[in-house]
Amino acid sequence: MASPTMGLEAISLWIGTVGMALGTVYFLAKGWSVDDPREQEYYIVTIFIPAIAAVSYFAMATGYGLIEVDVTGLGTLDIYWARYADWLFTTPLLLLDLGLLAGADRNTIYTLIGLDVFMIGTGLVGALATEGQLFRIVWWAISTGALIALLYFLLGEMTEQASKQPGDVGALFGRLRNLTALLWAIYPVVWVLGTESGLAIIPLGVETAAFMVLDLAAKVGFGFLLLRSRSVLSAASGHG
Ligand code: RET
Repeated sequence: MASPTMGLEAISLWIGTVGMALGTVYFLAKGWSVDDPREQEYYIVTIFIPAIAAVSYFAMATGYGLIEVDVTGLGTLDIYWARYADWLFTTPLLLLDLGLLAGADRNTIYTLIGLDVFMIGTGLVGALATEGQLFRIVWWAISTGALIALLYFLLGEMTEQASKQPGDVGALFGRLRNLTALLWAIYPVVWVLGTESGLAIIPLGVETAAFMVLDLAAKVGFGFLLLRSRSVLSAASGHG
């Protein structure tokens, strides 16, 4: 049965589990006393993000979230499918937070979330594809295309809508948007240089550690920056 090999891989998955759990508890404790419904909305969205990741990391750390995929020409790869289950739900929630903050209209939010689900879905197919390295990399390219389109709308349309928000809200949006654009762009690089593509320039332990650091920054770091600005959250109304 597949299970994480001891060492950097297992340690990273346990740090991820504990880090996400602590993030969840922290956001929950901080949100408990919030009674402005508009502000509560951010807490509801933001608490689920590390909560989903915590169970996904727990599944990976205990070996459930891992399968072996036999790929023609590459042999057997260890694939953490649980990552994709996590990302499928948490990345739309991160975009929803950004959309609420930007006061973005529904069409913009749906466009971004649609591209995002497409990106994670095609990334998962690439991770599970058995037909050979070339096919896996083609799926990676399709997924990366969706990411590029997503970033185009995030930096274009959504930013344009955010610029109509009051000053502090716009500034907070700008910080979180930059953090998101930067961190999200690193994921496909880790994937293609790592074991999933079969290139394995980055070994599985280092890859697991890299995804853990990225995930903690993109979820807990993001949530921390967002939720600490209480006054900004209540000023950011008028979405939808
Ligand atoms: C995959 C597959 C290969 C191509 C691309 C990918 C993008 C993944 C991204 C994930 C973001 C995850 C976050 C998690 C939460 O913390 C799926 C690796 C483009 C952008 C932000």
